[in-house]
Amino acid sequence: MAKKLHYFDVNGIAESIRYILHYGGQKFEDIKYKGSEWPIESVKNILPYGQLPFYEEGNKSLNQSVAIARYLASQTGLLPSDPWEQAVLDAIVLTISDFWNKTKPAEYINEQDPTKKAAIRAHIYNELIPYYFSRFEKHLKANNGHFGGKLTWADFMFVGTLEAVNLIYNLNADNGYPTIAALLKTVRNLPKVKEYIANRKPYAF
Ligand SMILES: N[C@@H](CCC(=O)N[C@@H](CS)C(=O)NCC(=O)O)C(=O)O
Repeated sequence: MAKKLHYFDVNGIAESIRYILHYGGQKFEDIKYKGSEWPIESVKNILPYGQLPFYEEGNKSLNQSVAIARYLASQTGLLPSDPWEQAVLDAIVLTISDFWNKTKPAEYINEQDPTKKAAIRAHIYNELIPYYFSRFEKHLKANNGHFGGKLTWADFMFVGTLEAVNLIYNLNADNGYPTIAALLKTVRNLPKVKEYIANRKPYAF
């Protein structure tokens, strides 16, 4: 069945989905829209809530990055079968989403005033990252370097988010968090993910 992922020509909240698809060796059409051309009315009109990412599989479709990633993880051996283990991972993925939403990427990218821009970045660097990353680090350390004790979709969700934050805010948020840095390396070095990264063009915001 034909698979299509629609998102912008950046990593953002869809890169974890791309990584999961590549990791699973799934053939898909990676449709990327230019932010500068958005909104594209013909695309907006097919999106149930007007936003990307949007995933199509045959005649079925799904919005919401977390729902898309979770579904694809279930097809790729990245979602445990035990309901409790699934719930623990859902909790961590929702916490990663909380962190991402608090970094306010769209507000930062659109902010033109350099003082206000610096203030948003300082808040992320000095408060949000230490708060969340010290806890993520502790969780990973206690679970064999993974959020669920072994490789799962939560690791992919975290790595995609970390890379987007590093790129948008020009940071190395993993600095000083060795278990997080090791997880980043592990996911980036997975067969097929590594190949995809080596062949993709650099993202810019
Ligand atoms: N919670 C949604 C958020 C979707 C979202 O904010 N998408 C943004 C890009 S990251 C978008 O489509 N922006 C363009 C618009 O709203 O017109 C998800 O995780 O999929």
